[in-house]
Amino acid sequence: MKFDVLTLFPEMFTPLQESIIGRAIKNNQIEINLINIRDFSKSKHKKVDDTPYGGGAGMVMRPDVVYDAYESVKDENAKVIYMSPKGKTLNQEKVRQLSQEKHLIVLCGHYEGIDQRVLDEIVDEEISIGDYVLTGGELPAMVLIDTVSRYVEGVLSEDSTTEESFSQGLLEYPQYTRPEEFRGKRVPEVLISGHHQNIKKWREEQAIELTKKNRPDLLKK
Ligand code: 4H3
Repeated sequence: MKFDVLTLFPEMFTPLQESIIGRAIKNNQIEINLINIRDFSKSKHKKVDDTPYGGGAGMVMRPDVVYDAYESVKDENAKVIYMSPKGKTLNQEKVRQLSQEKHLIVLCGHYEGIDQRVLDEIVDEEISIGDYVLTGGELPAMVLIDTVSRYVEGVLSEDSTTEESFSQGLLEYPQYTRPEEFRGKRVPEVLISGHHQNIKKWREEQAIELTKKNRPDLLKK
C-alpha cells in the first residue's frame, strides 16, 4: 500500500519511522511518500497561503499550489483523502475499507484550511479523527496511516486484529502477563486454569461489562 502525503510540514512525520509502522516500511509492506506543498509555490518567497475572501482571521492555503502538489502524484486509481474536522468520523469499519486500497493520497491542511475549489476538484473523502480541532491535518494523517497500515497484509499477525476493541463491536477484554501476583493483586484464576471454554466465556463477559461502562453507545447498535 502506498501513501502519498501532501503537507507543508513533512518533518512532522518522522514518528512513523518507529516501531511497527517503521518495520512495515523497511519490509516494503507500506510506502510513505512525503510531498512538501511549499515546493510547488511559484512565488519568489515560496508563499503558499493568502488572506480569506470575505474577511476573517488567519490565512487560507491557495488552490493553485495545492493542485500542483497533487498533480505531482496524481493517479486515477488513487483515493484522495482530506483530513478535516468537517469530515465523516473515522471508525474501524472505515479503516478496514481503506486498507483494501492500493494507493491513498492524504491531504493535510494548516492555518484556516484550504481553498474550497481545489478540495471540490480533487478530494474523494473528507475524514475526521474526532470532534476537536487541531492546528493541522498532519497528526490526523499519521493516525490514519497507522490504523490503516495495521490491516495491510503482513504488518501484524492476523490474530492481533480479530479480537481487539471494535472488531466484534465491543471493547476488548483486559490482558494480563507475569508475574502471577503484583502488589497483592493476582491474575484472575480462570486465565491460569487452562480451561479454554471458561476463558472464552470470561473474556466475553468482561468485554460486555467494559463496553456497558465506558461505551454504552456501542451496545445500542
Ligand atoms: C483534522 C484537521 C482536526 C482534524 C484539523 C480532525 C486545520 C485542517 C484547518 C486542520 C484545516 C482547520 N483538525 N478532527 N485541522 O480530524 O487545515 O480545519
